[in-house]
Amino acid sequence: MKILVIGGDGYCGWATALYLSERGHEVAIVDSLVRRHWDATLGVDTLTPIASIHQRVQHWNEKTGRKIDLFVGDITDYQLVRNILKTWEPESIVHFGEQRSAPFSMIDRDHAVMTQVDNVTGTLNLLFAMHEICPDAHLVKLGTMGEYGQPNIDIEEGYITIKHNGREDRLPYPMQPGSFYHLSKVHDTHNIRFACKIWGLRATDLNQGVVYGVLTDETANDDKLVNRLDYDHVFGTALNRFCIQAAIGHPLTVYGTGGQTRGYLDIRDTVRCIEIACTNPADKGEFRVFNQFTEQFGVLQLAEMVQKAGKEAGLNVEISHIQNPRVEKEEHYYNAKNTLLQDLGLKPHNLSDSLLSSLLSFAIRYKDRVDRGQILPKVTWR
Ligand code: NAD
Ligand code: USQ
Repeated sequence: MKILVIGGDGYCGWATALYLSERGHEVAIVDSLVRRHWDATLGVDTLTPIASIHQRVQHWNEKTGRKIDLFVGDITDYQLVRNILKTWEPESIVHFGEQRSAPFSMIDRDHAVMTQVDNVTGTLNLLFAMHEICPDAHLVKLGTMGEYGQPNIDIEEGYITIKHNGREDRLPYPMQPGSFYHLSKVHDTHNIRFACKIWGLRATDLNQGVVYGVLTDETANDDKLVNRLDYDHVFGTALNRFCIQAAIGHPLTVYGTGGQTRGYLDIRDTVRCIEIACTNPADKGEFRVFNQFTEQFGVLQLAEMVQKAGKEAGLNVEISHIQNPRVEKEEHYYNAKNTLLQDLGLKPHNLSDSLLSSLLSFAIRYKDRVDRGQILPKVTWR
């Protein structure tokens, strides 16, 4: 299958591009490299020294004989998107290419606007270009579990059946996002659903939980293919951050009580979920939503798991409860459905002691690259 991976230089996108290429799909990456630029402007960096995207793709080709086409460009440029779709003719378009940090979007007005313009414009450009050039292609769009917020009822996969005044309808699940970033994903969802309805496009919105881990079969044991791993207070996410904090002897930064529960998944499941979505496309005119996570955890629970794994590795890991920089519920009901991807064949890698110990040893290997000044949160929601 011909699969275009937008955002293919990023954390999820790089692992996915290699996984799909290794499985025999024809892959092209589109990336503006803006994430590397944002890191530079904030003074943060990935734990791992990543090669340039040109070196990465060339090394993959030399090592495996497989070719990945590369387009360096910004999908907020409509002519660029049109040209790529016209010349490369993808069957599936996997869209990871957005500003994805909630704290980044909450820095100030400029970062909120930058986030929503990048995300909403890029997705709209794709929709218009698909309508014009490849209306049969399938859009596989990365959404987020955070679109739903923390409702006091079970979270369904995109839709909920509601009975009201004696009538019944299947409606989009209510959205209560918790940052200007998460709001941008809700705006995308509405735009994609509308485009499927009016133009008969086909799309799958993958409402992904927080991703953890770094090694996939294709990126392991090869420094030139190593994936990025963020630990800083803007782009680093909960479990990855905790493992790196443990490796350098920094107390684990649990925000508030740590009762915040979210869906999580191993990056090895991210790549597989994308392949499942691509090879089982939505019908024409269908807007399908899958919840892409495998297990639910509270943040304190994760910190305690890392503390235990650290102890087994001979590390003394402390947990600190710091004032929550975000506005979010710290104690709440959370029960989200996640059966649709498993029905299509996903076999989850559940979080295990062995994954935690391998992530800890990976973090220890690169610990001299950690800037301790980038760990405590500096962006607040208030
Ligand atoms: P990332 O920042 O590592 O990668 C995103 C990539 O997209 C970067 O390489 C960036 O340069 C590129 N990009 C951004 N805007 C672009 C544009 N306008 N044109 C072209 N390229 C552009 O992020 P990630 O962690 O890999 O996340 C990928 C996607 O998955 C995002 O949409 C994110 O919302 C979603 N997601 C991520 C997680 C997670 O835990 N990492 C969880 C749920 C959902
Ligand atoms: N948290 C801590 N300590 C930390 C970091 C985070 O307690 O050091 C807490 C946060 O307050 C939050 C939870 O952990 O309650 C998750 O935060 P996170 O930074 O790990 O993840 P989040 O901001 O939600 O964003 C990440 C990705 C985003 C994706 C989202 C999936 O950056 O792209 O959309 O996970 S979800 O959370 O399901 O919306």
